[in-house]
Amino acid sequence: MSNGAPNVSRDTLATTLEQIATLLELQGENPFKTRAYRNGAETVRSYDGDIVAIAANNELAGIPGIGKALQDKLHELASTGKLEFYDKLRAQFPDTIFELFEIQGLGPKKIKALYQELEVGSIARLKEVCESGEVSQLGGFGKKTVANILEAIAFREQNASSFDRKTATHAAEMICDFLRTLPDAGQIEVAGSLRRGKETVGDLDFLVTTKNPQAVCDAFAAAPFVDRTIAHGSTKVSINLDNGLQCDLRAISADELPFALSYFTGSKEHNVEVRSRMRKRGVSLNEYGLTPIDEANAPEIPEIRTEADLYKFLELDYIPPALRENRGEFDAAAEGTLPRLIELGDLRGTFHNHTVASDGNATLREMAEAAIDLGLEYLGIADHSKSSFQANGLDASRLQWQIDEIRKLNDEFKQEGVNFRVFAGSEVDILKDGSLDFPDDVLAQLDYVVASVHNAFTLPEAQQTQRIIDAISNPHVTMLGHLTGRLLLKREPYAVDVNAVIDAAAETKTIIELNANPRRLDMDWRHWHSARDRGVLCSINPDAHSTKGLQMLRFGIDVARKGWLRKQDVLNTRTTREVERYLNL
Ligand code: DGT
Ligand code: CA
Ligand code: CA
Ligand code: ZN
Repeated sequence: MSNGAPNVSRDTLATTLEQIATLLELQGENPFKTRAYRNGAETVRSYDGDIVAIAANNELAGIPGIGKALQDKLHELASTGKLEFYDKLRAQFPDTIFELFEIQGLGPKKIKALYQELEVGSIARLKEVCESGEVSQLGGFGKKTVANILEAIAFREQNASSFDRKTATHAAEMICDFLRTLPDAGQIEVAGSLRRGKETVGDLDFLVTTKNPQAVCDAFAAAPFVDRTIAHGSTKVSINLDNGLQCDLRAISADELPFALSYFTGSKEHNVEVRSRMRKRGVSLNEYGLTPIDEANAPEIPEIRTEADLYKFLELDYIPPALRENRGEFDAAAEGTLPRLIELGDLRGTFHNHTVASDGNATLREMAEAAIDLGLEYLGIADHSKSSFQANGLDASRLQWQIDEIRKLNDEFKQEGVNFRVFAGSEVDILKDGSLDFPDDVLAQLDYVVASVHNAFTLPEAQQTQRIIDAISNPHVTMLGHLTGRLLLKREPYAVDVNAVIDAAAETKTIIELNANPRRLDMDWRHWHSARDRGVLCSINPDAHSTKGLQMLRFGIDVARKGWLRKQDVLNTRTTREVERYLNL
């Protein structure tokens, strides 16, 4: 990097554009302009090249999706570290204004009214005006809306100290990169809920083996990513990142690693059972080692070098972290029936992806090429259907056009000698009454169909369940998208009898999606073991709205493993030929 170059990251560029879009929306700027900033942000995020350097050198011209106005702003920001336009815009609003967008049910229009009429610029203030009833002076804030807002605030407060898997994973990778640069650091491990593949994470737990724990602790506490130090000892440090994520680090000796790794990986429930089984063998286990309970009657303790040695001592097969929840893994490990869990490399393709035809930001070809770059053999496109008008859903004629485009692209691949197939699908809305957004003759044109609920979230449970069961009973429906509609840390699942839906899926031979978007991870892992055993097939789908979105597949795999899924339980581990046969193509 050249002298005095500001330290601006790709994320800063993208986030700044997103925030500009949001603030312009609050000012009532026209939607084309705000969309240009949003699309620009997505382009910056997914651009395949050093976009920061390109922006700094003012060489953005020609990159699709970044017009002149954005080029200038990105150049200013990347080359100077500041953007006057943004600073001026920010100065007109409180810093807390962005919180309001995290509340389910509040869009720019409502937020604008709240801000202008009642000076609501933070969640704290929003709660005040909802509780006092002041908010009812504004149009569009009826009793039900206010109750929903208060519920959303309460939900957010409950989840205040949780982070989604993507945020946590990226932070952990950044920190591991840093730890690897420390001369005193030996082996570096991430433990805790992240290692277990949990869908959300409270804090990160790092273990570092070292001969010099104090040096490791001091270096960690002084790291550039530390926003606040919570505790700083000679073997243990806790810090906060600037997004509030807490990171605990323990510096240990190499001998302690298997014990510490086992202990700090958890879960608590799993550990309780491990320790109880250890006691039955006359030993006590803690994070540092194994010790005989009764010195006089000490059992023979083998050398423990790995976690597998600990399980072996208990006459158990090695239990992978994903399964350590005390939900049946001990019995399976004792019987030798633990599943061989699916891995990222098992995936050969994926379904449920969007393009610019609906609300995605990459073209059909761009999506296909990104999938090829990921090493996939096929890609299913499933843009929204017409009832999802807010997502620019396709009507029957645009769908027919897209099917033709896909056939053409497949021909082109064939001519180019590229062994890759795009499957033509649709993410067809399940309407309120359980019927589908396209008639059967339209659905019959498609290679496959994903059916999803995108509205009427508040139906009573029985009605919501029946609606979904009716939809998947249509023989054209290949799979059910994001079963519960939850948005982790933001929106509760709608009321639905998941078990009844699983039974219906088994009955109608409908695949259930495991949506890999880190905000969804839906159907929840807690249901997969049993769904699998009831004969339900899974499809791990990124629900990608950009080329980068395809990379979310890894989070789907983490959660699939947590759900005891094996390669054979997942459609998109199959070859193109096998998928074609499954889809009767
Ligand atoms: P999180 O951070 O809330 O997402 O979940 P974990 O599982 O990472 O929990 P955390 O960070 O509090 O502790 C890491 C692991 O350390 C946990 O999974 C099990 C172990 N552990 C911590 N405290 C206790 C405890 O009081 N009893 C037992 N048995 N294990 C504990
Ligand atoms: Ca943790
Ligand atoms: Ca912790
Ligand atoms: Zn959807």
